[in-house]
Amino acid sequence: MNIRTVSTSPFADQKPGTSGLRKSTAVFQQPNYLENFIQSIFESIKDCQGQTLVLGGDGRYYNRQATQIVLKMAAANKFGRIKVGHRGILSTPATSCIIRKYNALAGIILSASHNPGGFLGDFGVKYNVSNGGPAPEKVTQAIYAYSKTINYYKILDAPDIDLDTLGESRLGNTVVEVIDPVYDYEKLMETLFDFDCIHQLLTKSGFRMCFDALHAVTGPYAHSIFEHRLGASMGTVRNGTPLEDFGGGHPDPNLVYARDLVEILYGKDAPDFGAASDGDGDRNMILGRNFFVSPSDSLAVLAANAKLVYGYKSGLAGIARSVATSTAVDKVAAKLGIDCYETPTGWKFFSNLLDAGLVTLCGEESFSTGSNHIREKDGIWAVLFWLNILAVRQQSVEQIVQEYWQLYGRNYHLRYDYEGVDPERAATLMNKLQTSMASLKGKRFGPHEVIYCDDFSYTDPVDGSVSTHKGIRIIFDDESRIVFRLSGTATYAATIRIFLETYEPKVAKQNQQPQQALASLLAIANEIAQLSILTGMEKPTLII
Ligand code: VG1
Ligand code: CO
Repeated sequence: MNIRTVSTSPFADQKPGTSGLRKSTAVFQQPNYLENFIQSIFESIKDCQGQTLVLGGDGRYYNRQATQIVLKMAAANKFGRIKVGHRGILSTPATSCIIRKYNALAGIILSASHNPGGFLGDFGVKYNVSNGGPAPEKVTQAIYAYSKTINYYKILDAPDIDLDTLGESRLGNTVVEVIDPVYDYEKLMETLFDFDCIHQLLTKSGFRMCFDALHAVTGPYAHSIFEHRLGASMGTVRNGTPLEDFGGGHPDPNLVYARDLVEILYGKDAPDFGAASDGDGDRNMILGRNFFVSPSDSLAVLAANAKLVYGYKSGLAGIARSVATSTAVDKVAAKLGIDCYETPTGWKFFSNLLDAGLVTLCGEESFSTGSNHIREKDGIWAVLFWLNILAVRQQSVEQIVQEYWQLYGRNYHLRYDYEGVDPERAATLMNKLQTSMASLKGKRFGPHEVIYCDDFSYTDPVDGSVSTHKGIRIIFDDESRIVFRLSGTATYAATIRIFLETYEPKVAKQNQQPQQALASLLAIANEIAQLSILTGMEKPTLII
């Protein structure tokens, strides 16, 4: 078979964001667009000869066609073996698991994650390195630099691979193995959780759960693990068939986009436990009957209960959370006598901490939790962790969280998004915040006084690399915090994210609505950043 070297010219916008390169599907379908980026990835690897590549996607529109292109390019770039998910399906956490298990050099996940899909939606490429984690900043910078000067890519002239049939075939000298996307991942989960105990909970105790895969990648994983392996009744998994347009939904598991699940958990005869995951399976939302667990609280509860779970019974080495995540878990870490690291947004910043054995659990406010079992956040894993805790403690989700608040206090936390902001206006807002920082320290806003304020910069404790401009942090004397940052996953205009947090140690005040508890901080954020004037928007587009 013939390797073709195709001449091409650069696109100026192939800079990976918080997690991979995301663009509208139409941008990705331009001639050479995907090919340029994939070749830039392979150039960053330099020597792919004989190595293993793991390849899959979340099933969104263009997944299958893009899979064929990447297969032929990987063969032309001399990979020895490609493990590709059946029907082009692999979740992000499963990809991380498979990279690690089979010592692959790299993984490519065709997904724009929590962004909507379809012809009018988004497409994306995530690139993971040999530890199974997202490419670190120095690698994404190298890919971007190459993409700006690229003048050719390599592709094999060959017929398409049959992705619907498991087993091995060849593309030139490269072995292509179509694999079951669930098998290795499920095996790994069995080593971490007490499946017998969860099986008992799901079959013998009257306990009912509901999992919404939102027609995205976790459907096959959830059917196999919850229903077939753990005995949950058929129908436990909703929307379990991956669809190219995610059934018209927005595959982001939060109270707004996973509305149907929320209605079930807050409705008549609600089940005991509800959960959902996102497009590529790395996020999770946890609900109890009539009860929502905020992602930051979820991380803290997992940490506080980790010793009840088989894979974590000997305790945690440390914990890491992103700067935008509430400081709830810091209190758990302090009580456990372990370190808690604050990192920039994006899972790639956890990789070194995990590799060095400094942390066991990590989390982000964006419905993201994970551990050292892989190098990605992991939606199904988080659900299993909760189920294991519920099975051991034999209490409701709400009881567990209420007890946790009583012990540690409650950190109310919300994110306000202003989406679709003109990028210049967004830049002006962030610049103005930068300049106003100097005058903020010591300033009093009603009951809150600013004690600290900075533009968050992170020095990786393992390799010393420095990442700057990762969010404006304003910290008050009563442990309240406001963080402002620009999203790195938006595919049009700019998204400004504002994170509000306040701490409530008094049990009697721990059951307020978060928006009510955070109202005074919102007013302060408005005053400091002149949000409506500078965005030109009366109110945020999303509050979660
Ligand atoms: C968002 C989240 C961040 C998450 C990232 C990737 O990034 O805030 O916590 O790691 O998405 O998630 P940003 O830059 O838009 O705030 V996923 O599930 O889309 O890979
Ligand atoms: Co995701």
